[in-house]
Amino acid sequence: MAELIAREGLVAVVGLGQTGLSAVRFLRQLGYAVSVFERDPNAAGVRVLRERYPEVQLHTGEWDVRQLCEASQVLLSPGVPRAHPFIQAALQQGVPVSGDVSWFARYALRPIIAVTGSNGKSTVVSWLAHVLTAVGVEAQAGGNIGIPVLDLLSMPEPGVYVLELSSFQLESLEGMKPVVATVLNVSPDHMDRYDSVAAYTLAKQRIYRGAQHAVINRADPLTQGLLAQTTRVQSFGLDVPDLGQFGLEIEDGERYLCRGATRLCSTRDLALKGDHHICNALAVLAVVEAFGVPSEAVMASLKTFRGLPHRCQVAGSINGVLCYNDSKGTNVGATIAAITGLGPHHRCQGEPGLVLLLGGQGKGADFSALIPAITAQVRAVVTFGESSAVLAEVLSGSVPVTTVLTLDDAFDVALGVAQAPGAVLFSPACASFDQFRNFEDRGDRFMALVAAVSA
Ligand code: UMA
Ligand code: ADP
Repeated sequence: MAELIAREGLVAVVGLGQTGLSAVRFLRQLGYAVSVFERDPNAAGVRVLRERYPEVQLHTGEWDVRQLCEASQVLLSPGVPRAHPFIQAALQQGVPVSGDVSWFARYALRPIIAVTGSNGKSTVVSWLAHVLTAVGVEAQAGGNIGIPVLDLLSMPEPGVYVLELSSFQLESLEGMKPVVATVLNVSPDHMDRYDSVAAYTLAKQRIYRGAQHAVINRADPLTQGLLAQTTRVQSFGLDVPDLGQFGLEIEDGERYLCRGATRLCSTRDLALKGDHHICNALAVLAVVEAFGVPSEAVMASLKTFRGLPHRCQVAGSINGVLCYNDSKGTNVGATIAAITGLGPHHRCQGEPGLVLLLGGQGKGADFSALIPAITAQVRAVVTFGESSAVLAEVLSGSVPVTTVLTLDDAFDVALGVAQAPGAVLFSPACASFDQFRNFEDRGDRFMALVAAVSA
């Protein structure tokens, strides 16, 4: 890549997490001069930067706008809002600000499938990679799923990139021309960053810019947005589909995944259970077809996909009580999907049987949206962490609630309340950063708690 471009001024990388580090690596390889702005002098990336890129100027603590504006462009990490006064000042000075995905799109030589949505992104991205690879199209997943997109450019070139994109990444995206783009669903999340659900939705809908095919969710108008006339539209949903669209047909109580009037398989044949996963499966089929692979070719591998850890994962069984780790349930919509998907399988003599563990960083969410699902399927709630009191206040009129400090305490309380064939569902509806490194760390803790008791 070094010959592709000579030095084109200075690029300021803002935020030195995974994205920032991958950006420094990428830009230095291309021969750019780089400066880095990171608020935390002890961030993990700082040590790596000092060791590997001593020539890169690092600014920590309070940032100085004049130093930022010495750069000819800014590469912004997704966790730093564009509304940050420092970034706004740069924009006002005419310094262009873009994200890592814009740079990726400029240099990627293979087609891109782009996936966003409030929930189901990682599942659909991994499911797509699974089915495409099975038909011989080598698919490389990346993006918000945990592999910074710029790192993909130093890996062997795949047949197709399958990118998970968050609203944060989409805010700063220009110039991507995906072969297929999809917004899976929209429900409120990150309300501490956006002024309104409308602003969050508009960020998500940016994924369709320049797309050849858009895959939309028929049941969710927010997934549709303004599409260019040249964009071909494919849809999925749990209703009976029109010709060429993906949906469900019911006969004698059995539900079938369909493309138009053609039945593809029974929902029972899918390894993943729950209506949200049926929706995800239909989205996968629609995307794969829009990419040019007929659905019939991927049916065998579609059925065998077993899902990802920390998403409604069975953690173990204690005296007949199943314990589910849904640590990736980091917003209200995801937790509703987990409750409504699992609740019907764990009723105790017709009564709600789930004991639900909720808590963490609330991100400004409206937790009252949980009440209908909780009333229908949950027998008790235990709240912990930063949002413990807020959750208890909102929910205590609807269900018995116990408030504790930590996940460990919450699990102890839950075990005392749960009864077979009921279940303990850890689907916190909150981010993990108040007490854990990330959702994996939190999920691993829950798995360890279950293992310690079931051993
Ligand atoms: N920072 C500042 N100033 C600020 C804010 C942050 O200096 O105002 C610094 C922090 O101190 C930290 C760095 O910026 O050192 C963190 O950057 P970042 O938050 O952009 O995080 P990365 O490590 O680059 O990880 C990001 C995504 N994180 C976020 O969008 C918050 C990861 O998604 C993603 O996997 C990774 O890029 C690779 O693409 C995680 C996530 O939580 C899983 N995503 C959110 C979600 O899924 O809900 C959107
Ligand atoms: P994301 O990457 O968007 O966070 P994941 O695939 O990691 O999504 O799933 C996170 C959680 O969201 C899951 O544990 C599940 O409870 C829920 N979920 C998955 N798919 C859907 C869907 N299509 N609709 C609603 N909730 C979903």
